[in-house]
Amino acid sequence: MTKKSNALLSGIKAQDPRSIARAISSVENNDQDAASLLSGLDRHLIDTVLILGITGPPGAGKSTITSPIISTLRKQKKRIGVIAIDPSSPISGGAILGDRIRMMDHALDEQVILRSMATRGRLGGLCASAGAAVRIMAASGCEVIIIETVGVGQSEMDIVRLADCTLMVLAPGFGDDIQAMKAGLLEVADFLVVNKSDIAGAESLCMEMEHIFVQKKEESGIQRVLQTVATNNKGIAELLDAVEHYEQFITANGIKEKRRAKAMDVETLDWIFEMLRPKLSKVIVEHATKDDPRVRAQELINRLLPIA
Ligand SMILES: Nc1nc2c(ncn2[C@@H]2O[C@H](COP(=O)(O)OP(=O)(O)OP(=O)(O)O)[C@@H](O)[C@H]2O)c(=O)[nH]1
Ligand SMILES: [Mg+2]
Repeated sequence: MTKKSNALLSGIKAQDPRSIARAISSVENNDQDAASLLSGLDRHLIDTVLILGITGPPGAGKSTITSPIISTLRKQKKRIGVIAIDPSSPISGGAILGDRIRMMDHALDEQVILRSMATRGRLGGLCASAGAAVRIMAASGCEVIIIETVGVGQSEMDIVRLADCTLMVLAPGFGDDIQAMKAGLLEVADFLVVNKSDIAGAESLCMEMEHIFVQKKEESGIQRVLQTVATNNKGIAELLDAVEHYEQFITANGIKEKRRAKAMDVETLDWIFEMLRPKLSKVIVEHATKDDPRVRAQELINRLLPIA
């Protein structure tokens, strides 16, 4: 156990926002304290946490809806963590979206931990960082942890595999985006949230989505296509009510446990890539050949992983 990780662990337990932020930075950079920090985390709280994914096409209202969702959960006295995956900000900053959220209603609330993570300029490692951040937030007593990510691109889609329950936020006027995501919708979404239902086209989008989701509704008996107006709080209480029932359903059926196990596999794989990359770069140089790169890669894998 390093001295720094020890101090951070006490800070996390004491819900000190600076310690939480520094701990997440430590795992994001995978620095020398990351391993002892993560292995020293109190893990008993994570089982009862709800990890809620919020995804959907750009502009559908994900960030807007996150705010009333937080407010409603805060009224239930829950401590909340938010991880906003930000595809647009540069790796050093990563704060554009975070600032946008912070400027909203929850900036001064110590029971809301906000963190943004940039995707641009990084080679993988996003699942690893986000998964570790979830455990840090849980160890600091967060009861609901929201992961907001734009629903396009593989790395963004992988992220929602960390969630217990995923809301796909859609809105009228996103026809092309929705067509492109149709297969993904069924795979990753537990709820389809037709946001902006104050504008034309919401009803027909809802009907279309209900048609796609007919089977999912039958599984649990819970309404899975819901309408909201994120800008004026409409439909948020009903949405969270449905999510709560759904969480009870997936917990009782062992689905949540299975999803967690899968999420651990996804995250472990991401850590393996993260940790192997620098080592492999060295190995490649040391085992230089004039083979075709595809052949050379296979040869190196056979040598390094004879079991595979
Ligand atoms: N009319 C209406 N506008 C909304 C509603 N929800 C969000 N908006 C507006 O839609 C725009 C986009 O909302 P965001 O919350 O930034 O969307 P986002 O999905 O987070 O977008 P990205 O972060 O870019 O992926 C903003 O101008 C919001 O004010 C709604 O229910 N009704
Ligand atoms: Mg957003």
